[in-house]
Amino acid sequence: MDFETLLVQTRSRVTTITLNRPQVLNAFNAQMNADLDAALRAAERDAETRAVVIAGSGRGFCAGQDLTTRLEIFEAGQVPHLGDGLRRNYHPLIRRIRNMPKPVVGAINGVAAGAGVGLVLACDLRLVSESASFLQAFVRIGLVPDAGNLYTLPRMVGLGRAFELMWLAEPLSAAEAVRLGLAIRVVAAEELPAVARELAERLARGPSVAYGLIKRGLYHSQETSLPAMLEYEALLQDAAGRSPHFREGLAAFQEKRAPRFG
Ligand code: T3D
Repeated sequence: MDFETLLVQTRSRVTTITLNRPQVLNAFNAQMNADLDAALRAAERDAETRAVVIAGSGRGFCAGQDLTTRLEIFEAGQVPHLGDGLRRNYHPLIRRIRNMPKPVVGAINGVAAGAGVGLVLACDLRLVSESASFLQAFVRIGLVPDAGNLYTLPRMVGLGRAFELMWLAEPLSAAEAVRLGLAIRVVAAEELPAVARELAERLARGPSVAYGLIKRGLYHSQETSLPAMLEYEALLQDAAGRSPHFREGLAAFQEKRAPRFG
């Protein structure tokens, strides 16, 4: 599948989707929103794909919404309806990443700003290069965080840091992102693609059913009580126990060999 704004490659059961509008630090236009949604949908449906990497080309990861033509709305005497654009362009993307029962790894090569941070935080795991930074740029142009940022960021860093990052709109460095638990590791820029692929391939070799169920469980846990979560765990474990991976895991344990999760 070819895309105007993305590079997509599937190899060793990993689909790598690279945002490819480097001249604007991979800012989102409507075409890139649509392309990314289609690429994610294809990766979700592709039985060959067991893990997904989202990366950026050039020196940025994603500068959020492309602002190039935004002033024209006012110049034409129109009133902006930004909520409609969010519903149409961003909400499907964020929901798709969160609901996909496959690991999604963000390989953050440079600056992520605005909705670009929303995309980053929707991923399940993040690796950052030394030159990566996260910028809640919204208030710089008088807007509020969107693309899931108001949901994901406070859950990951707590309310205090979320206020600081969103109100002061100063860039968060790669090292600080790791310290706050927003990313798992800082990697040298030139090594990021290989390290991200290695991580994704490791996940792709693992028990895919359990990974998908863990993803569902962890996101569900953000919305529920301990008693309800205990019951939810039991349901997830029922499903995991019925997957062929459980039987293979037990057999491998008994035979003292590494499991082959197929
Ligand atoms: O509008 C709606 O639909 C509502 C939805 C909103 C969602 C959002 O994401 S709102 C937030 C939008 N994003 C931003 O406000 C970030 C804007 N960009 C920046 O603040 C800076 O570019 C960065 C801090 C991200 C990086 O700075 P720096 O100095 O490393 O790079 P630069 O020189 O500013 O940018 C390089 C080029 O990319 C430059 O073009 P040029 O001069 O080389 O031709 C710049 O204009 C372009 N660029 C960067 N971000 C955007 C962009 N072009 C269009 N839209 C962008 N968002």
